[in-house]
Amino acid sequence: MKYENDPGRYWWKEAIVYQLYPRSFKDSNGDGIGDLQGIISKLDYLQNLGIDVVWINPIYASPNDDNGYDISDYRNIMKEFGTMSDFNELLDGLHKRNLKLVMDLVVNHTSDEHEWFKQSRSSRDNPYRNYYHWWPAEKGKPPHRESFFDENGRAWQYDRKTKSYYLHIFSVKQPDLNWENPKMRKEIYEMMKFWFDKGIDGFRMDAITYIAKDDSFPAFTEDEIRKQYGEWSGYYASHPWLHKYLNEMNRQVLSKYDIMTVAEGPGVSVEEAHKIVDPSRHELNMLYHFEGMGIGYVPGEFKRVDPNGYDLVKFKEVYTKWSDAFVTKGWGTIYLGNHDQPRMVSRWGNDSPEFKSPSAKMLITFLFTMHATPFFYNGDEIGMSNIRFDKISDYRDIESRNMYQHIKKNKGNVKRFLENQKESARDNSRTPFQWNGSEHAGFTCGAPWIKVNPNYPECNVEAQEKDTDSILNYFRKMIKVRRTHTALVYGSYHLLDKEHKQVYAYVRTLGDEKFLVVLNFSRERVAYKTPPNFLLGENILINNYRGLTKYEDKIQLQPYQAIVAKAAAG
Ligand code: TEU
Ligand code: CA
Repeated sequence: MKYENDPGRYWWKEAIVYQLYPRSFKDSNGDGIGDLQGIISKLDYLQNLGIDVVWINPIYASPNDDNGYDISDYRNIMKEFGTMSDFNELLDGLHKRNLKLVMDLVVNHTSDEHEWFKQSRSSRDNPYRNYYHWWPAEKGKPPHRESFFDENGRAWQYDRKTKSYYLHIFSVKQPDLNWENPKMRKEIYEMMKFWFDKGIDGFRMDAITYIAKDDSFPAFTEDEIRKQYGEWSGYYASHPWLHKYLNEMNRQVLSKYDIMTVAEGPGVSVEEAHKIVDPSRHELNMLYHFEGMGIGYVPGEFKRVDPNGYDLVKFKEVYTKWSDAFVTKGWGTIYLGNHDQPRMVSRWGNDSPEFKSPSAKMLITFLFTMHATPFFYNGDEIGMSNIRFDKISDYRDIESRNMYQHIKKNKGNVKRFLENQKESARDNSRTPFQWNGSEHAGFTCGAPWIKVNPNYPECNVEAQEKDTDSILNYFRKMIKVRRTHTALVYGSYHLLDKEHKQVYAYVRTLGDEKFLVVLNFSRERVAYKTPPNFLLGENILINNYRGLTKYEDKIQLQPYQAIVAKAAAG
């Protein structure tokens, strides 16, 4: 729906998105795995949060090699999660509460147990052969392609039956679909219509920038890859044909519904993002970039978070660049964590008992006051933090498990790998949602599929509901503030003091409405000089501490203090 009197306004620009990881949200039948009836039992909780959109990770039939990102049937629900009638009930329950549902669209690959792939691998002349990428062995070994989740890092897997290799950028059980085949594309579009006709409100498109490939598979040297694209993953992604496909998808499917679409955009530059989201190009609404997520890692080592922390100046530069990118055309998103990232408060704030609450609130303030659609990951609203497993056997994620094997095989340092994983592993964000202080945090009455974070007796919804000062209640307060002030959604963004190493401050302006946001990203007290037209006093809308110390023309910020103030009139 457009707002008739303002063509630039769309519901998905004003929406607050809450990402829900179904496997870990709420188990209804005691098998230790979250499910749709579990979510249904928590619909009132979702409504009371004040969010608008639920993005749910894949719930389609899947053998779960990669927690549902390996789909064996796009038109059915995963057994562990329930049935299609549970799904209908869920969608209905959300809509009744004025909440929208965005599903995950995983079409770069399927499961190797998908019927299409079973057919495809059965013979070279099977009608489904060209649904996937095959390389006949008589042509020799295919040029190297890197795989994310392969123990050997190789994306080509030899398949004896037809003496050919198939391509899998992700795990060996996630063969890549061949988007160069128009018949295959048509089937995907039909499947998308199936879900839109059920009434879903949009798709988050998984690894969508990987779909278009140069199917001659030219050989690259490592050097060429670096020169051409800056990073190795680039050579899979964003082949120019991508836009042909997204445009076709838009014409044939998306344009027919009032929905929201968001691309997952690993390695995507601002220029490339514009090609995907500029309205005149008729592709997708939004994209989420990875540049922010890449900050503060030690180069050359697999996911090692710099123990000295990250550089706030760099952080501000990246988020400012992506905010400025969509001033006149397109629209952005903002997030600080999801199911592929460690917990937001552990990664960007400080999860020590002393600072967890103020830093979680500060990060929430940041997300709600930027010029983009904010995405929260379930658990952010109560400050869930990294579990930091000691042993590889505690991990469930294929990425961690296979990388461990890979490092072990290559006689690498597995101990160091495990240390690094404590700060960066995806499973940190996949532990069960913490509902209350009872056993297994109220997630299940059985044995949870992955360990519960032992901090659940203090960190849970029930405890935070009662505490007016809790992260949860702060989250709700921030939602109200964003809703009441359109300037926080559409207003211009102006960064202050870009070289400041501890404080991230900016002004948002729309018409005569002006807001100052001051965020202390450090664990220290910091004296900060605010601009003259912001005499901080009664005009403070948000403060994650009880008071604010002022002297002369400065404010004395407490560790991780966050302030949102409205400019005095005039
Ligand atoms: O992730 C795709 C992706 O680009 C990966 O690089 C991602 O960054 C990786 O998980 C980092 O460790 C998507 C999904 O979000 C992810 O959960 C899936 O595993 C992946 O696609 C395969 O479908
Ligand atoms: Ca269950």
